[in-house]
Amino acid sequence: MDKNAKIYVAGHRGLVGSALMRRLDKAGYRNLITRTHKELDLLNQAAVHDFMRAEKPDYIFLAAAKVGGIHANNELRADFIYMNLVIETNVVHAAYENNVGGLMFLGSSCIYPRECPQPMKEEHLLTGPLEQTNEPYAVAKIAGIKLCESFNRQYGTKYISVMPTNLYGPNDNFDLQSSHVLPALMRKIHEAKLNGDKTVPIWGTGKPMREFLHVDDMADGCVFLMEKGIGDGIYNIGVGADVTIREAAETIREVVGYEGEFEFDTSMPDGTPRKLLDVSRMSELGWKASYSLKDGLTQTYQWYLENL
Ligand code: GFB
Repeated sequence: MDKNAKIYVAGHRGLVGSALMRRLDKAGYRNLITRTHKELDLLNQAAVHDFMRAEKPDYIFLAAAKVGGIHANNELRADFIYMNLVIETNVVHAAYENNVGGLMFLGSSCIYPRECPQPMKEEHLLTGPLEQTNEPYAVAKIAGIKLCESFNRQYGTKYISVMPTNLYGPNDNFDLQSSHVLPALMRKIHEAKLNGDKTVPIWGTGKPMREFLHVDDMADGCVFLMEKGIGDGIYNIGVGADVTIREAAETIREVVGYEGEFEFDTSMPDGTPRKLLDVSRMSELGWKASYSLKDGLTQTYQWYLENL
């Protein structure tokens, strides 16, 4: 990507989008274009086509999506499938109609089957039933992968799909109903410390395993791939190691400096038992994540204290 290339970051205020803005700025890309939700509703097909025709970006990072944790996915099933399908179809089709040189579609590790062999490889896609709690979201993201793959095959476009593992970091969503586990636990443990609460509620059994990637590592991996000019295929982006939810909570307890205990609320779902990504495609290209979970959580908690 030329440093003066016009790069549209869709979803620039979100967890991944804002990390991409930081990473692209640091790499000296000066011609970044963004639109807030108010300025451009990505659910409005005509508005997306008008925008794309007017701006004609050279590259697009499609980081805009309807996202959330296990509870939000399980409750807002129609919103998750509808909004993500419409956003991706609008942006990918408008990109094609306006000869956009390269597009990166952001998916999720939840696209793989619930009982997928671990670690999960890109070729395991569509080889088994999905986890029920986030099936609508996963189907929408799988459709996005197939959109990019199909436009590449029929029209010769260069659209690449990346599948991040569970992400966390600055600008995350800390709302206790709609967030993912790490920001939720960070907030709950922080508030328990301030209030002097003896225990913190954790959803599920604490036994599921999750792989956690700091969002700055994610953004670095995305820019790394786009700079290599890779314009097709699926790439898992992760750290290649996982922990139990209990271990993640214990790490956050250490980072926050909380002395209390955890109580497990098994009325809440565990979700997928494990979803460790096989990251060999990225490591073969020479990329690996840099943050350890402890360091990543420490950096995120610092941001949390300074901003929330
Ligand atoms: O991060 P999370 O919401 O999403 O939940 P998934 C991970 C695990 O943490 C589940 C447990 O077993 C939760 O039960 N957990 C414990 C909590 N306490 C909490 C809490 O206070 N809040 C939350 N949110 N979880 C998502 C998918 O699955 O992964 C999305 O639903 C997306 O579509 C995302 O793919 C990356 O990892 O289970």
